[in-house]
Amino acid sequence: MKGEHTIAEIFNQPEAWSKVLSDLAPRGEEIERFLRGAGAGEAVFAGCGSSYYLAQSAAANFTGISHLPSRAVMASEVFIFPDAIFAEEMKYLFVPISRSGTTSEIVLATKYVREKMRAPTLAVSCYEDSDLAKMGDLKLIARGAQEKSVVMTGSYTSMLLSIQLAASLLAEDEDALGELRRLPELGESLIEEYGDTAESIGRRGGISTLIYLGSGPYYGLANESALKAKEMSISHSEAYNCLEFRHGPKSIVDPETLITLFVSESGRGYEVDLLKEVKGLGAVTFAICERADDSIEEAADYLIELKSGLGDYARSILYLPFTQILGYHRALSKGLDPDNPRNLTQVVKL
Ligand code: F1P
Repeated sequence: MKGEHTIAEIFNQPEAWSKVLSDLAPRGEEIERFLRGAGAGEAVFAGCGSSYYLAQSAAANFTGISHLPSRAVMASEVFIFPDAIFAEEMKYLFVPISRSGTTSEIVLATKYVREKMRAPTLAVSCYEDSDLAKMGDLKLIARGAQEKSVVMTGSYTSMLLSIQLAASLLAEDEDALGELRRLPELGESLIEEYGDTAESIGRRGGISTLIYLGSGPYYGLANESALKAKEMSISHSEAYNCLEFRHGPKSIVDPETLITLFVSESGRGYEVDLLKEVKGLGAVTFAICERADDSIEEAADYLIELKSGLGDYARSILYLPFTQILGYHRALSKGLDPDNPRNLTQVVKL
């Protein structure tokens, strides 16, 4: 069956999230002590491809939850343009992210940071014995999210969850930790309830461009969703911060454009106005939101309402399974095999 590994890993995400929560539960004090002891003025998250987009989500979540200034960079920039990233006088916490833990750029970046800057390193991966993990002063390993597939799905959300947990520990925020503990059960029931909706959108004909819009913690998810559509279904896909879409990219909207909006609570008024506007331009619209109202229902051709009861940060990984399922079924509808995406390998070696 085409894509059997990918779809199994998409549906296995809630279980992988449970493993992250149970693995990290006894390590709370160790993680908090390490993060506090780093005494960093800024956390720099780094990755490649999906893991770079994960770094974007992670940085927004880390600042939003722990209030430590954070930034996402592409791993290759660290060793090619270090001066453009690091300032002499600043004390950094470096957080390299890599599903495999062996991608050349992330290993080179981490070696650079450890040798040239001696910055404390929190390594995030799915493999305990990987080159990257071995370089971490502390490591977060999402062992339940190891994947056979080339494209990353559950590894993205599971590693992001581990970083959200670390941020909540640094903030000593019991409410935030309590929110994260609800995710596996919520994920299970939401995928059950709305998986078919995502599938039907993926299988819809007459779509040639896929646009994903997200702000704050949702911007990295929008980029990752566009990459999934590109990798699995070989589609023209792009991602933008919500309101940035009006500043030029909006020109590409036509009736063959599918626009997916990650609705946040923080920006929902602006975001739903934008959705109404692009629907007026002829786009097919898909909204994933915490709670619907008349304006969202009017603007969205397709709607997923999470009703999680969680805040904008804790809730964010609940959106991703649906754009993964969408990309997966779009690939199948084009006769492609998501387990074997064209031109790609599971790990990039320079
Ligand atoms: C990241 C990555 C993915 C890409 C493909 C190849 O690898 O480049 O972003 O989609 O799966 O691997 P890693 O450093 O996270 O292992």
